Amino acid sequence: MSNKTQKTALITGINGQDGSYLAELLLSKGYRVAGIVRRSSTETQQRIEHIRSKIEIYQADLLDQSSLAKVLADVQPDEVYNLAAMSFVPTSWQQPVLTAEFTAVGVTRMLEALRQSCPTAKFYQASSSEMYGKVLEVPQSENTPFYPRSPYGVAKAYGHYITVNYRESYSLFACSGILFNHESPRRGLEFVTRKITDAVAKIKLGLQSELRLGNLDARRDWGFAGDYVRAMWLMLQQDTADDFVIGTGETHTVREFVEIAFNHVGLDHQKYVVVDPKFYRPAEVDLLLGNPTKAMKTLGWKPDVSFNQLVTMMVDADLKLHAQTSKENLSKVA
Ligand code: G4F
Repeated sequence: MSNKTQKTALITGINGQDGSYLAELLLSKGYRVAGIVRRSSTETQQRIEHIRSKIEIYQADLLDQSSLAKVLADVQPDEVYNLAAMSFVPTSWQQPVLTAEFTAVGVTRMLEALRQSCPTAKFYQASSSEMYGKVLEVPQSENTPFYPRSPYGVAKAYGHYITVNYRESYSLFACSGILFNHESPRRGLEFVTRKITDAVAKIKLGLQSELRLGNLDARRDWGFAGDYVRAMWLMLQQDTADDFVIGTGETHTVREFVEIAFNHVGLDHQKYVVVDPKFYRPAEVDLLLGNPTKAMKTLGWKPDVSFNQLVTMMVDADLKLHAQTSKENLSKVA
């Protein structure tokens, strides 16, 4: 039960990387935290297991308007963070319509539900640097035009504009955070950073022999997810709703990520990395570099974790994870 001074936050996608870090942050600030998850026969809630007793979980679906309206009416949140989406870019070419349903129209469903059930709640939309795609300016700021290069990027651009439109049409407190790539030990294994650190750990422990990757020349502005959820929260603490770019202001190639990760465990990446055209995309985003000046000035936000720290943190976490798993497997055999 909430008391009068305690704020309530509702997070869609609470069992994702960002949702789990945001839930931890909000709990540490004394919030009542509720989260929306989709019903699934296989879904695990691994990332929120450690805080499961402290949060409320509701089943609803971005595809189902009435389920969202019901949860918003029941929870009566002060802040809503819409983090749920189909977020893996390659899948968006395989399932373009479903991607649009979740990642684009799903945002309208959330905004409509909020407008009807709790119009004074503050709303955060997870926009993405993928909207810049084939970039029209370097670095990318809030004023850089979008040129998305995937059905995912197109869907995120829709979600971004509908958030701006609901702010302007209905005076909702609706903000959009244009987040550049943000990673952590909780990142899904399909994304390139975690795929690399997972493989480096397994290769080091003798559990894997090679790492197959696609385009090593792609450049990304990679930061730490824990730093980025702080920016989400800060956006909703302002007096005026606005949109902000969140990035580090540094860009690195996939190759650099690979080199640092292998060097960290004393291995030569050239002996293990195989370039496989299977992982190339129909249209690539070659270069992303954020300009977070506005967020730094207005929100007082800055990233705390450097690129090197991020890579080594992820490698160390995967080494620990796989060393533990192999130990458990060995003890089962013995
Ligand atoms: O790690 P990625 O799959 O992330 P991507 O496509 O940049 O998208 C991520 O960041 C966005 C923010 O800009 C989010 F909106 C989105 O939801 C997601 O979190 O790929 C990064 C780069 C790409 O250029 C890709 O071509 O790595 C390159 N890459 C090279 N080999 C690979 C691989 N990517 C993956 N996933 N797997 C590879 O083997």
